Amino acid sequence: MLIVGELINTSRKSIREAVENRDAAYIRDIAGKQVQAGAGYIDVNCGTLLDSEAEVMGWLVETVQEAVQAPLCIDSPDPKTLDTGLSLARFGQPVINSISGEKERYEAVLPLALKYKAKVIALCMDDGGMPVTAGDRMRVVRKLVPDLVCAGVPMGDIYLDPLIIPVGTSDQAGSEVLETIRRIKAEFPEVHIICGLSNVSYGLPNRKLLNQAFMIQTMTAGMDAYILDPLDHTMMGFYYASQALLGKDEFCMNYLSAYRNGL
Ligand code: THG
Repeated sequence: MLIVGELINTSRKSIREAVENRDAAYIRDIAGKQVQAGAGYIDVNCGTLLDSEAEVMGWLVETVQEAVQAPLCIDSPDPKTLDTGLSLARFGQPVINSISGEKERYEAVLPLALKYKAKVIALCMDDGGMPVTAGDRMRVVRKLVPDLVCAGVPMGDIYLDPLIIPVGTSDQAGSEVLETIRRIKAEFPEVHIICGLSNVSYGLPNRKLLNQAFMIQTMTAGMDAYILDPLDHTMMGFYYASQALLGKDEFCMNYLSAYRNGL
């Protein structure tokens, strides 16, 4: 199970300001807190800074690595930004966030996955646009997974992202994702499944409650990686509890040690 801390993202006001002021201490602090709280990977996203994205990515990656030795999840649609981030990532196997079935993006990002032997987050999307149903997603998965494996990406390094649509705009959005997870597990049991949780609650009140419920549901269906806010203690509590209850935590060791460490 893989937990990616999402907080270093310039779409968040505090991070945008820290980047503008090149406030390395703030970035280091957020990186350290996320690892302390249980994140195994740190997502780095500066996609809002279109004109300076690659340069800022370089600065962020170096700054984060002054604070933590965690592997990084380099989050950008731009191949140049991905390359810059990956070239500087020093600890463990990095994650590319993301590739997709869109032709241009696939062709530009695949060489980076091979060059850096990275794990790859693969969005269940192609040039046909955002998927709606489980069937839309599986049509992409059935091409994308064999293509990546044929190109030399190990099956176990692939993390499919079904793409979460707000349940407030489409009431079947959650159930279509749950169905997608079950179908992926049945057809490609070795492939991993990841998502960013916060989209599901967009536009609705008490978002954390929906995000937490969706984590438990998706984990039960077979999802095994999350991009989330590890400083949400209730979320992390549900994470450890769900793992233990699903038989994915031998002797409840992780649950117990999280409890002992005050998490
Ligand atoms: N899949 C993949 N990558 C992703 C996402 C995904 N990367 C980006 C995103 N989604 C996950 N990361 C974040 C980071 C921060 C926030 C949400 C998702 C966040 N949002 C505030 C909120 O939702 O209220 C708003 C910003 C603010 O704080 O000002 O914090 O799905 N592969």
